[in-house]
Amino acid sequence: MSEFLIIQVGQCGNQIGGSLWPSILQEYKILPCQHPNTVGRHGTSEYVREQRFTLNSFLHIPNLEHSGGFQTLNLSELKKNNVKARVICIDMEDSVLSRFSNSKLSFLFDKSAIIRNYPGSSNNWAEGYCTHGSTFKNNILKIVTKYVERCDSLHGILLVYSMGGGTGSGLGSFVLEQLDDHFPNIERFVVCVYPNGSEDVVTGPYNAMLATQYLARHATCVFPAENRALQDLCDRRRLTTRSEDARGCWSVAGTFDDLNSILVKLLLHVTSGSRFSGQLNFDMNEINTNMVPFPQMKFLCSSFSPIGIYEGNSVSSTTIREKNFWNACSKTNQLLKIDPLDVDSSLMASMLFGRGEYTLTDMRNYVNKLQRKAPYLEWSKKCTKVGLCSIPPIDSKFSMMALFNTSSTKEIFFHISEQFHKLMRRKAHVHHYTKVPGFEFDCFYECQNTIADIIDIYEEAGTSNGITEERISPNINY
Ligand SMILES: Nc1nc2c(ncn2[C@@H]2O[C@H](COP(=O)(O)OP(=O)(O)OP(=O)(O)O)[C@@H](O)[C@H]2O)c(=O)[nH]1
Ligand SMILES: [Mg+2]
Repeated sequence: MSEFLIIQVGQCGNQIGGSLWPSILQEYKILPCQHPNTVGRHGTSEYVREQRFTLNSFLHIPNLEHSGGFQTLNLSELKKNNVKARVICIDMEDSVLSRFSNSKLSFLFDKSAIIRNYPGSSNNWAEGYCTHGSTFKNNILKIVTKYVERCDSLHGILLVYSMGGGTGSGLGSFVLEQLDDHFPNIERFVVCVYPNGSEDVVTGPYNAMLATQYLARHATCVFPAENRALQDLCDRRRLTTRSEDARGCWSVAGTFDDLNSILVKLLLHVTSGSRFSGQLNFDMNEINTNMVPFPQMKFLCSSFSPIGIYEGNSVSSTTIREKNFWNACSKTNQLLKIDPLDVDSSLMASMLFGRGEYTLTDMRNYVNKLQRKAPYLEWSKKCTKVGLCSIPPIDSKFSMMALFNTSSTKEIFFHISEQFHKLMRRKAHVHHYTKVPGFEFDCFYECQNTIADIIDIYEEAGTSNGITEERISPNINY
Protein backbone atom coordinates (compact mmCIF):
# COMPACT_ATOMS: atom_id res chain seq x y z
CA MET A 1 0.00 0.00 0.00
CA SER A 2 1.27 3.49 -0.87
CA GLU A 3 2.93 5.47 1.86
CA PHE A 4 2.92 9.23 2.37
CA LEU A 5 5.15 11.50 4.40
CA ILE A 6 3.51 14.68 5.63
CA ILE A 7 5.54 17.79 6.45
CA GLN A 8 3.64 20.47 8.36
CA VAL A 9 5.33 23.86 8.55
CA GLY A 10 4.39 26.91 10.64
CA GLN A 11 1.26 27.66 12.61
CA CYS A 12 -1.19 27.09 9.78
CA GLY A 13 0.47 23.86 8.59
CA ASN A 14 0.52 22.45 12.09
CA GLN A 15 -3.03 23.54 12.90
CA ILE A 16 -4.25 21.79 9.76
CA GLY A 17 -2.21 18.76 10.90
CA GLY A 18 -3.85 19.06 14.32
CA SER A 19 -7.21 18.40 12.65
CA LEU A 20 -5.89 15.96 10.09
CA TRP A 21 -4.51 13.26 12.39
CA PRO A 22 -7.70 12.68 14.41
CA SER A 23 -9.62 12.55 11.11
CA ILE A 24 -7.22 9.95 9.72
CA LEU A 25 -7.78 7.84 12.83
CA GLN A 26 -11.53 8.29 12.44
CA GLU A 27 -11.34 7.18 8.84
CA TYR A 28 -9.71 3.93 10.01
CA LYS A 29 -12.22 3.65 12.87
CA ILE A 30 -9.52 3.98 15.51
CA LEU A 31 -11.25 7.02 16.94
CA PRO A 32 -15.04 7.03 17.12
CA CYS A 33 -16.92 9.12 14.63
CA GLN A 34 -20.17 10.78 15.69
CA HIS A 35 -21.47 11.66 12.26
CA PRO A 36 -25.01 10.31 11.65
CA ASN A 37 -24.16 9.42 8.07
CA THR A 38 -21.37 7.04 9.02
CA VAL A 39 -22.86 3.81 7.82
CA GLY A 40 -22.35 0.44 6.23
CA ARG A 41 -18.97 -1.24 6.24
CA HIS A 42 -17.40 1.40 8.46
CA GLY A 43 -16.96 0.11 11.97
CA THR A 44 -17.67 -3.53 11.22
CA SER A 45 -15.06 -6.14 12.05
CA GLU A 46 -14.92 -6.94 8.32
CA TYR A 47 -13.97 -3.30 7.65
CA VAL A 48 -11.28 -3.39 10.33
CA ARG A 49 -9.85 -6.62 8.89
CA GLU A 50 -9.82 -5.14 5.39
CA GLN A 51 -8.26 -1.83 6.31
CA ARG A 52 -5.61 -2.87 8.84
CA PHE A 53 -3.01 -3.20 6.07
CA THR A 54 -3.82 0.18 4.54
CA LEU A 55 -3.09 1.96 7.82
CA ASN A 56 0.55 2.24 6.92
CA SER A 57 -0.23 4.88 4.28
CA PHE A 58 -0.02 7.54 6.97
CA LEU A 59 1.38 5.60 9.93
CA HIS A 60 4.71 3.90 10.37
CA ILE A 61 4.03 0.42 11.77
CA PRO A 62 7.18 -1.34 12.95
CA ASN A 63 7.36 -4.96 11.71
CA LEU A 64 4.20 -4.64 9.64
CA GLU A 65 4.95 -7.87 7.76
CA HIS A 66 5.27 -9.91 10.94
CA SER A 67 2.57 -8.29 13.02
CA GLY A 68 -0.18 -9.85 10.87
CA GLY A 69 -1.91 -6.48 10.97
CA PHE A 70 -4.12 -5.62 13.89
CA GLN A 71 -6.99 -7.68 15.20
CA THR A 72 -8.51 -4.63 16.79
CA LEU A 73 -7.86 -1.05 15.88
CA ASN A 74 -7.66 1.26 18.85
CA LEU A 75 -5.30 3.77 20.41
CA SER A 76 -3.83 1.40 22.99
CA GLU A 77 -3.05 -1.16 20.25
CA LEU A 78 -1.20 1.56 18.28
CA LYS A 79 0.66 2.66 21.39
CA LYS A 80 1.61 -0.91 22.29
CA ASN A 81 2.96 -1.51 18.77
CA ASN A 82 4.92 1.76 18.79
CA VAL A 83 3.05 3.05 15.74
CA LYS A 84 4.06 6.56 14.71
CA ALA A 85 2.48 9.16 12.45
CA ARG A 86 4.63 9.57 9.35
CA VAL A 87 4.89 13.31 9.86
CA ILE A 88 7.50 15.97 10.43
CA CYS A 89 6.21 18.97 12.39
CA ILE A 90 8.18 22.16 11.98
CA ASP A 91 7.44 25.49 13.61
CA MET A 92 9.69 28.25 14.79
CA GLU A 93 7.45 28.99 17.74
CA ASP A 94 6.11 26.62 20.31
CA SER A 95 2.45 27.33 20.92
CA VAL A 96 0.86 25.02 18.35
CA LEU A 97 3.37 22.19 18.68
CA SER A 98 3.07 22.14 22.46
CA ARG A 99 -0.65 21.45 21.98
CA PHE A 100 0.35 18.27 20.09
CA SER A 101 2.65 17.19 22.89
CA ASN A 102 -0.15 17.60 25.43
CA SER A 103 -2.88 15.83 23.47
CA LYS A 104 -3.99 12.23 23.92
CA LEU A 105 -2.45 11.47 20.51
CA SER A 106 1.00 12.72 21.60
CA PHE A 107 2.37 9.15 21.57
CA LEU A 108 1.84 9.08 17.79
CA PHE A 109 4.36 11.87 17.17
CA ASP A 110 8.00 10.94 17.04
CA LYS A 111 9.78 13.52 19.23
CA SER A 112 12.81 13.56 16.96
CA ALA A 113 10.55 14.65 14.08
CA ILE A 114 9.28 17.73 15.89
CA ILE A 115 11.46 20.71 15.05
CA ARG A 116 10.77 23.86 16.97
CA ASN A 117 12.41 27.08 17.99
CA TYR A 118 11.63 30.43 19.51
CA PRO A 119 10.22 33.04 18.72
CA GLY A 120 9.09 32.42 15.13
CA SER A 121 9.93 34.14 11.85
CA SER A 122 8.16 37.45 12.56
CA ASN A 123 5.95 37.12 9.47
CA ASN A 124 9.08 37.49 7.39
CA TRP A 125 9.78 35.04 4.55
CA ALA A 126 13.48 35.93 4.67
CA GLU A 127 13.74 34.91 8.35
CA GLY A 128 12.08 31.57 7.57
CA TYR A 129 14.05 30.82 4.41
CA CYS A 130 17.49 32.31 5.15
CA THR A 131 17.87 32.30 8.94
CA HIS A 132 15.96 29.19 9.99
CA GLY A 133 16.64 27.37 6.74
CA SER A 134 20.38 27.42 7.23
CA THR A 135 20.12 26.64 10.96
CA PHE A 136 17.82 23.64 10.61
CA LYS A 137 18.89 22.30 7.21
CA ASN A 138 20.91 19.33 8.46
CA ASN A 139 18.39 18.35 11.09
CA ILE A 140 15.48 18.47 8.63
CA LEU A 141 17.34 16.46 5.98
CA LYS A 142 18.38 13.88 8.55
CA ILE A 143 14.80 13.27 9.61
CA VAL A 144 13.45 13.20 6.05
CA THR A 145 16.15 10.66 5.12
CA LYS A 146 15.22 8.47 8.09
CA TYR A 147 11.55 8.47 7.08
CA VAL A 148 12.27 7.92 3.40
CA GLU A 149 14.59 4.99 4.15
CA ARG A 150 12.07 3.18 6.25
CA CYS A 151 9.35 3.34 3.59
CA ASP A 152 8.84 0.45 1.15
CA SER A 153 6.69 2.33 -1.33
CA LEU A 154 6.80 6.01 -0.53
CA HIS A 155 4.29 7.61 -2.81
CA GLY A 156 5.02 11.21 -2.20
CA ILE A 157 5.68 13.94 0.29
CA LEU A 158 2.77 16.20 1.19
CA LEU A 159 3.75 19.62 2.47
CA VAL A 160 1.22 21.80 4.24
CA TYR A 161 1.77 25.48 5.05
CA SER A 162 0.42 28.99 4.72
CA MET A 163 1.76 31.50 2.24
CA GLY A 164 1.16 34.54 4.44
CA GLY A 165 3.34 34.02 7.55
CA GLY A 166 7.12 33.82 7.78
CA THR A 167 7.80 30.24 8.86
CA GLY A 168 5.36 28.39 6.62
CA SER A 169 6.14 30.43 3.51
CA GLY A 170 9.89 30.90 4.10
CA LEU A 171 11.00 27.69 5.79
CA GLY A 172 8.35 25.80 3.78
CA SER A 173 9.98 27.11 0.56
CA PHE A 174 13.38 26.10 1.89
CA VAL A 175 12.25 22.55 2.72
CA LEU A 176 10.58 22.19 -0.68
CA GLU A 177 13.77 23.26 -2.45
CA GLN A 178 15.88 20.85 -0.37
CA LEU A 179 13.52 17.98 -1.16
CA ASP A 180 13.83 18.72 -4.86
CA ASP A 181 17.65 18.78 -4.57
CA HIS A 182 18.06 15.71 -2.37
CA PHE A 183 15.06 13.54 -3.26
CA PRO A 184 14.26 14.54 -6.85
CA ASN A 185 12.44 11.30 -7.60
CA ILE A 186 9.91 11.65 -4.81
CA GLU A 187 6.81 13.61 -5.77
CA ARG A 188 6.26 16.83 -3.82
CA PHE A 189 2.61 17.80 -3.40
CA VAL A 190 1.89 21.08 -1.63
CA VAL A 191 -1.36 22.11 0.03
CA CYS A 192 -0.93 25.82 0.72
CA VAL A 193 -3.17 28.54 2.06
CA TYR A 194 -3.15 31.98 0.44
CA PRO A 195 -4.00 34.88 2.74
CA ASN A 196 -7.24 36.84 2.70
CA GLY A 197 -7.63 40.01 0.65
CA SER A 198 -7.87 42.06 3.81
CA GLU A 199 -4.57 40.98 5.27
CA ASP A 200 -4.17 39.77 8.81
CA VAL A 201 -0.43 39.79 8.10
CA VAL A 202 0.70 43.11 6.59
CA THR A 203 3.72 41.54 4.91
CA GLY A 204 1.59 38.63 3.64
CA PRO A 205 1.78 39.71 -0.03
CA TYR A 206 5.61 39.71 0.02
CA ASN A 207 5.69 36.30 1.68
CA ALA A 208 3.09 34.84 -0.66
CA MET A 209 4.86 36.11 -3.80
CA LEU A 210 8.27 34.82 -2.70
CA ALA A 211 6.80 31.45 -1.71
CA THR A 212 4.83 31.14 -4.97
CA GLN A 213 8.10 31.37 -6.87
CA TYR A 214 9.42 28.33 -4.97
CA LEU A 215 6.22 26.41 -5.61
CA ALA A 216 6.56 27.12 -9.31
CA ARG A 217 10.17 25.88 -9.29
CA HIS A 218 10.12 22.94 -6.93
CA ALA A 219 6.66 21.45 -6.37
CA THR A 220 5.34 18.59 -8.47
CA CYS A 221 1.79 19.69 -8.05
CA VAL A 222 0.12 22.39 -5.93
CA PHE A 223 -3.33 22.42 -4.32
CA PRO A 224 -3.73 26.08 -3.38
CA ALA A 225 -6.60 27.30 -1.23
CA GLU A 226 -7.56 30.85 -0.39
CA ASN A 227 -8.71 31.71 3.10
CA ARG A 228 -11.39 34.02 1.66
CA ALA A 229 -12.84 31.10 -0.36
CA LEU A 230 -12.71 28.78 2.67
CA GLN A 231 -14.37 31.47 4.78
CA ASP A 232 -17.21 31.84 2.26
CA LEU A 233 -17.68 28.08 2.19
CA CYS A 234 -17.90 27.97 5.98
CA ASP A 235 -20.32 30.91 6.09
CA ARG A 236 -22.57 29.22 3.57
CA ARG A 237 -22.37 25.92 5.43
CA ARG A 238 -23.35 27.66 8.66
CA LEU A 239 -26.31 29.32 6.96
CA THR A 240 -27.50 25.96 5.64
CA THR A 241 -27.11 24.42 9.07
CA ARG A 242 -28.97 27.32 10.60
CA SER A 243 -31.99 26.99 8.38
CA GLU A 244 -32.20 23.29 9.14
CA ASP A 245 -31.36 23.31 12.80
CA ALA A 246 -34.66 23.63 14.64
CA ARG A 247 -32.84 24.25 17.92
CA GLY A 248 -31.11 27.25 16.44
CA CYS A 249 -27.74 25.97 17.71
CA TRP A 250 -25.61 27.87 15.37
CA SER A 251 -22.31 29.47 15.99
CA VAL A 252 -21.47 32.72 14.27
CA ALA A 253 -17.78 32.66 15.01
CA GLY A 254 -15.84 31.19 12.11
CA THR A 255 -12.61 29.69 13.42
CA PHE A 256 -9.52 28.34 11.74
CA ASP A 257 -10.81 24.91 12.79
CA ASP A 258 -13.76 25.38 10.43
CA LEU A 259 -11.54 26.44 7.54
CA ASN A 260 -9.08 23.67 8.29
CA SER A 261 -11.77 20.99 8.31
CA ILE A 262 -12.22 21.71 4.59
CA LEU A 263 -8.49 21.31 3.92
CA VAL A 264 -8.47 18.07 5.90
CA LYS A 265 -11.25 16.74 3.68
CA LEU A 266 -9.18 17.69 0.66
CA LEU A 267 -6.12 15.83 2.00
CA LEU A 268 -8.13 12.72 2.83
CA HIS A 269 -9.99 12.73 -0.46
CA VAL A 270 -6.98 13.33 -2.65
CA THR A 271 -5.00 10.50 -1.02
CA SER A 272 -7.88 8.03 -0.72
CA GLY A 273 -7.29 6.54 -4.17
CA SER A 274 -3.80 5.50 -3.08
CA ARG A 275 -4.97 4.20 0.28
CA PHE A 276 -8.12 2.23 -0.46
CA SER A 277 -9.39 -0.06 -3.15
CA GLY A 278 -11.85 1.02 -5.83
CA GLN A 279 -13.26 0.06 -9.20
CA LEU A 280 -11.19 2.73 -10.90
CA ASN A 281 -8.37 3.32 -8.54
CA PHE A 282 -5.89 6.10 -9.02
CA ASP A 283 -2.60 6.99 -7.38
CA MET A 284 -1.56 10.50 -6.53
CA ASN A 285 1.19 10.55 -9.12
CA GLU A 286 -1.52 10.06 -11.75
CA ILE A 287 -2.88 13.46 -10.74
CA ASN A 288 0.38 15.03 -11.79
CA THR A 289 0.51 13.22 -15.12
CA ASN A 290 -3.10 13.91 -16.00
CA MET A 291 -3.57 17.36 -14.57
CA VAL A 292 -0.33 19.21 -15.32
CA PRO A 293 -0.14 19.60 -19.13
CA PHE A 294 2.88 21.95 -18.99
CA PRO A 295 5.52 22.15 -16.27
CA GLN A 296 4.63 25.69 -15.25
CA MET A 297 0.92 24.92 -14.92
CA LYS A 298 0.95 22.95 -11.72
CA PHE A 299 -1.61 24.91 -9.69
CA LEU A 300 -4.86 22.97 -9.45
CA CYS A 301 -8.22 24.31 -8.45
CA SER A 302 -9.91 21.79 -6.18
CA SER A 303 -13.41 21.38 -4.78
CA PHE A 304 -15.64 18.71 -3.39
CA SER A 305 -19.10 18.04 -2.17
CA PRO A 306 -20.58 17.64 0.35
CA ILE A 307 -18.65 20.23 2.34
CA GLY A 308 -20.70 19.58 5.46
CA ILE A 309 -22.97 16.76 6.50
CA TYR A 310 -25.66 16.07 3.97
CA GLU A 311 -29.06 17.56 4.43
CA GLY A 312 -32.10 15.40 5.10
CA ASN A 313 -32.85 11.82 4.14
CA SER A 314 -35.88 12.49 1.97
CA VAL A 315 -33.88 13.00 -1.24
CA SER A 316 -32.99 9.92 -3.30
CA SER A 317 -29.39 8.80 -3.30
CA THR A 318 -29.20 9.18 -7.11
CA THR A 319 -30.21 12.82 -6.74
CA ILE A 320 -27.65 13.44 -3.99
CA ARG A 321 -24.91 11.74 -5.99
CA GLU A 322 -25.61 13.97 -8.97
CA LYS A 323 -25.99 17.04 -6.75
CA ASN A 324 -22.52 16.32 -5.37
CA PHE A 325 -21.15 16.30 -8.90
CA TRP A 326 -22.73 19.65 -9.83
CA ASN A 327 -21.72 21.21 -6.52
CA ALA A 328 -18.14 20.05 -6.94
CA CYS A 329 -18.05 21.76 -10.34
CA SER A 330 -19.74 24.94 -9.18
CA LYS A 331 -18.00 28.18 -8.44
CA THR A 332 -19.35 28.19 -4.88
CA ASN A 333 -17.52 25.04 -3.80
CA GLN A 334 -14.04 25.90 -5.08
CA LEU A 335 -11.18 26.29 -2.62
CA LEU A 336 -10.05 29.25 -4.74
CA LYS A 337 -12.17 32.31 -5.49
CA ILE A 338 -12.51 31.42 -9.15
CA ASP A 339 -15.04 29.83 -11.47
CA PRO A 340 -13.40 26.98 -13.36
CA LEU A 341 -16.33 26.71 -15.76
CA ASP A 342 -16.51 30.43 -16.54
CA VAL A 343 -17.18 30.86 -20.27
CA ASP A 344 -14.30 33.33 -20.53
CA SER A 345 -11.79 30.84 -19.18
CA SER A 346 -10.20 27.74 -20.69
CA LEU A 347 -9.98 24.34 -19.11
CA MET A 348 -6.69 22.53 -19.66
CA ALA A 349 -7.39 19.44 -17.58
CA SER A 350 -10.06 18.07 -15.28
CA MET A 351 -10.61 15.19 -12.95
CA LEU A 352 -13.63 13.75 -11.18
CA PHE A 353 -13.08 11.45 -8.27
CA GLY A 354 -15.96 9.76 -6.46
CA ARG A 355 -15.77 8.14 -3.03
CA GLY A 356 -18.40 5.72 -1.78
CA GLU A 357 -21.37 4.41 -3.73
CA TYR A 358 -20.55 5.85 -7.14
CA THR A 359 -20.62 3.59 -10.19
CA LEU A 360 -18.79 3.72 -13.49
CA THR A 361 -22.08 4.54 -15.19
CA ASP A 362 -22.55 7.52 -12.87
CA MET A 363 -19.08 8.78 -13.69
CA ARG A 364 -19.53 8.35 -17.44
CA ASN A 365 -22.74 10.29 -17.21
CA TYR A 366 -21.10 13.14 -15.25
CA VAL A 367 -18.12 13.31 -17.59
CA ASN A 368 -20.50 13.74 -20.54
CA LYS A 369 -22.35 16.51 -18.74
CA LEU A 370 -19.13 18.24 -17.75
CA GLN A 371 -17.73 18.06 -21.26
CA ARG A 372 -20.86 19.60 -22.73
CA LYS A 373 -20.72 22.53 -20.30
CA ALA A 374 -17.05 23.21 -19.58
CA PRO A 375 -14.83 25.56 -21.64
CA TYR A 376 -12.31 22.96 -22.79
CA LEU A 377 -9.74 23.76 -25.45
CA GLU A 378 -9.53 21.84 -28.65
CA TRP A 379 -6.66 19.69 -27.40
CA SER A 380 -7.99 19.20 -23.89
CA LYS A 381 -11.50 18.19 -24.93
CA LYS A 382 -12.72 14.72 -24.05
CA CYS A 383 -9.96 14.30 -21.50
CA THR A 384 -11.34 13.95 -18.02
CA LYS A 385 -9.48 11.75 -15.61
CA VAL A 386 -11.84 9.64 -13.52
CA GLY A 387 -11.28 7.84 -10.23
CA LEU A 388 -13.47 5.73 -7.95
CA CYS A 389 -12.74 4.71 -4.40
CA SER A 390 -15.20 2.39 -2.72
CA ILE A 391 -14.56 3.63 0.84
CA PRO A 392 -16.66 6.74 1.58
CA PRO A 393 -15.47 9.62 3.76
CA ILE A 394 -16.30 9.53 7.45
CA ASP A 395 -19.32 11.80 7.30
CA SER A 396 -21.28 10.81 4.20
CA LYS A 397 -22.13 7.80 2.06
CA PHE A 398 -20.50 9.36 -0.96
CA SER A 399 -18.58 12.43 -1.96
CA MET A 400 -17.23 13.90 -5.17
CA MET A 401 -13.99 15.75 -5.67
CA ALA A 402 -13.26 17.79 -8.78
CA LEU A 403 -9.85 19.07 -9.83
CA PHE A 404 -9.46 21.64 -12.58
CA ASN A 405 -6.48 23.11 -14.30
CA THR A 406 -7.98 26.31 -15.62
CA SER A 407 -6.79 29.63 -16.99
CA SER A 408 -8.93 31.29 -14.27
CA THR A 409 -6.18 30.35 -11.81
CA LYS A 410 -4.33 33.46 -12.96
CA GLU A 411 -6.79 35.41 -10.79
CA ILE A 412 -5.03 34.34 -7.57
CA PHE A 413 -1.71 35.48 -8.95
CA PHE A 414 -3.19 38.78 -10.14
CA HIS A 415 -4.70 39.33 -6.75
CA ILE A 416 -1.51 38.64 -4.82
CA SER A 417 0.62 40.68 -7.29
CA GLU A 418 -1.68 43.66 -6.84
CA GLN A 419 -1.28 43.51 -3.07
CA PHE A 420 2.49 43.11 -3.51
CA HIS A 421 2.75 46.18 -5.78
CA LYS A 422 0.82 48.36 -3.34
CA LEU A 423 3.51 47.77 -0.72
CA MET A 424 6.45 47.64 -3.09
CA ARG A 425 5.61 50.99 -4.74
CA ARG A 426 6.63 52.64 -1.44
CA LYS A 427 9.13 49.91 -0.54
CA ALA A 428 7.17 49.57 2.70
CA HIS A 429 8.54 46.98 5.16
CA VAL A 430 11.32 46.08 2.72
CA HIS A 431 14.09 46.84 5.22
CA HIS A 432 12.97 43.93 7.42
CA TYR A 433 13.81 41.61 4.55
CA THR A 434 17.00 43.18 3.26
CA LYS A 435 18.59 43.21 6.71
CA VAL A 436 18.40 39.41 6.88
CA PRO A 437 21.78 37.91 5.89
CA GLY A 438 21.38 35.97 2.66
CA PHE A 439 18.40 37.96 1.36
CA GLU A 440 19.01 40.35 -1.55
CA PHE A 441 16.56 43.02 -2.70
CA ASP A 442 16.72 41.43 -6.16
CA CYS A 443 14.78 38.45 -4.78
CA PHE A 444 11.70 40.71 -4.94
CA TYR A 445 12.29 41.47 -8.64
CA GLU A 446 12.93 37.83 -9.35
CA CYS A 447 9.69 36.64 -7.79
CA GLN A 448 7.77 39.44 -9.50
CA ASN A 449 9.09 38.24 -12.87
CA THR A 450 8.34 34.60 -12.12
CA ILE A 451 4.75 35.37 -11.13
CA ALA A 452 4.31 37.64 -14.19
CA ASP A 453 5.48 34.70 -16.32
CA ILE A 454 2.99 32.35 -14.69
CA ILE A 455 0.18 34.86 -15.32
CA ASP A 456 1.29 35.14 -18.97
CA ILE A 457 1.28 31.38 -19.38
CA TYR A 458 -2.22 31.00 -17.98
CA GLU A 459 -3.41 33.99 -20.01
CA GLU A 460 -1.95 32.61 -23.19
CA ALA A 461 -3.56 29.27 -22.57
CA GLY A 462 -6.86 31.04 -22.13
CA THR A 463 -6.71 33.09 -25.29
CA SER A 464 -5.33 30.65 -27.81
CA ASN A 465 -5.66 26.97 -28.45
CA GLY A 466 -2.98 26.22 -25.94
CA ILE A 467 0.54 27.29 -25.26
CA THR A 468 2.85 27.66 -28.20
CA GLU A 469 5.96 25.56 -28.16
CA GLU A 470 8.27 28.54 -27.58
CA ARG A 471 6.70 29.08 -24.17
CA ILE A 472 7.70 25.65 -23.04
CA SER A 473 10.85 25.72 -20.96
CA PRO A 474 13.82 24.90 -23.23
CA ASN A 475 15.15 22.06 -21.05
CA ILE A 476 12.02 19.99 -21.60
CA ASN A 477 12.56 17.47 -24.37
CA TYR A 478 9.80 16.04 -26.47
N1 LIG B 1 -6.70 28.29 6.93
C1 LIG B 1 -5.87 28.64 7.92
N2 LIG B 1 -5.14 29.75 7.83
C2 LIG B 1 -4.31 30.05 8.86
C3 LIG B 1 -4.19 29.25 10.01
N3 LIG B 1 -3.28 29.82 10.85
C4 LIG B 1 -2.85 30.92 10.23
N4 LIG B 1 -3.46 31.08 9.03
C5 LIG B 1 -3.22 32.14 8.03
O1 LIG B 1 -1.83 32.07 7.73
C6 LIG B 1 -1.25 33.35 7.65
C7 LIG B 1 -0.23 33.47 8.75
O2 LIG B 1 0.60 32.37 8.69
P1 LIG B 1 1.02 31.47 9.94
O3 LIG B 1 0.91 30.05 9.50
O4 LIG B 1 0.29 31.89 11.17
O5 LIG B 1 2.51 31.90 10.09
P2 LIG B 1 3.79 31.02 10.38
O6 LIG B 1 4.03 30.13 9.23
O7 LIG B 1 3.64 30.37 11.72
O8 LIG B 1 4.94 32.11 10.40
P3 LIG B 1 5.40 33.14 11.56
O9 LIG B 1 4.33 33.12 12.62
O10 LIG B 1 5.51 34.42 10.86
O11 LIG B 1 6.69 32.62 12.07
C8 LIG B 1 -2.37 34.32 7.84
O12 LIG B 1 -2.82 34.71 6.54
C9 LIG B 1 -3.44 33.53 8.57
O13 LIG B 1 -4.73 33.99 8.27
C10 LIG B 1 -4.98 28.07 10.06
O14 LIG B 1 -4.94 27.28 11.01
N5 LIG B 1 -5.78 27.81 9.00
MG1 LIG C 1 3.89 31.29 13.61
